[in-house]
Amino acid sequence: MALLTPEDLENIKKQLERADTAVSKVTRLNVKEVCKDLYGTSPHYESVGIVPVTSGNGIIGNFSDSLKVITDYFKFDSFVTEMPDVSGYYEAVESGAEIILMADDNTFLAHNLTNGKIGNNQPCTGIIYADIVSRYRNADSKDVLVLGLGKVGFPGAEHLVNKGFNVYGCDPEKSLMKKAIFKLGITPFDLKTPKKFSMIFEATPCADTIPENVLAEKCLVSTPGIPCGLSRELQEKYNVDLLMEPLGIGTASMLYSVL
Ligand code: NAI
Ligand code: 2YC
Ligand code: MG
Repeated sequence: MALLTPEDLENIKKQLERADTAVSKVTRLNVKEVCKDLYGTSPHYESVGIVPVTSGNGIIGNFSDSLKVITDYFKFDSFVTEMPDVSGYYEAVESGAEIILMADDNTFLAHNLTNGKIGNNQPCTGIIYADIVSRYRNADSKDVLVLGLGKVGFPGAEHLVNKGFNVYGCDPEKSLMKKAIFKLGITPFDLKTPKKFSMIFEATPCADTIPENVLAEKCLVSTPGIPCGLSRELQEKYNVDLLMEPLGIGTASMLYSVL
């Protein structure tokens, strides 16, 4: 499980504002509008209890505070509990939280106590980054390249297939490739193939996964992957539109999905 570091989350408000501006530039919608269109919901200052969790690798510096910044940005009424874990959960409910937000090393959830809906950050992140890439205003076809078919990538690829896009996928994990071919009907793609894409969705924990030969003249790389799969050199050389942000956009998707 690739865990965030406190450095990933530094100045999260600035990172989120920049990413939101980038989304508006490449899709004509901001993140709130994309979420509303995806889930048909809008927040009305619902109370969100953010509960730090000490299990496994323990509390990540900046994580809870970043969630406070993110929930404020998306117009929720949120608070971080004083206590962690079970005591923190109890404190959140006692303090009137409608939605619980908490993460251990494997699962980051949003649970709406008023309607019972529960959201998982991994599929919700894949779905929103895939949805954003599919709205690219300079797309030259319906072809989308997906790199990484794991807990984030596979739900994103599924969303693109359901929206009627031609998904070309690659993942070194053979079992995941097979699953994506047989369950989603995606086309397996060899990165050495001389085919260019204007839409690329990358959900891997590796740097430099996107080679030069797949970049179309106008291209959007939409990637939750940490570190970034597109090198700075290629981004600048081809003036690639890049959307990446470490936590906020995926969290917004998860919260809107449980309203
Ligand atoms: P995962 O381990 O379930 O899936 C990653 C997949 O990428 C694996 O199947 C692996 O075989 C594949 N992969 C590795 N190198 C590759 C390459 N060169 N080309 C194609 N595929 C390759 O991980 P998960 O949970 O899907 O997370 C993916 C990334 O997204 C991680 O870096 C994680 O930290 C990040 N993440 C970011 C969030 C955000 O809001 N920005 C939220 C959740 C996760
Ligand atoms: O501070 C805390 O409460 C920690 N228990 C939080 C652990 C989060 C671990 N998960 C991650 O770092 C990644 C993020 C990209 C979002 C989903 N998983
Ligand atoms: Mg994000």
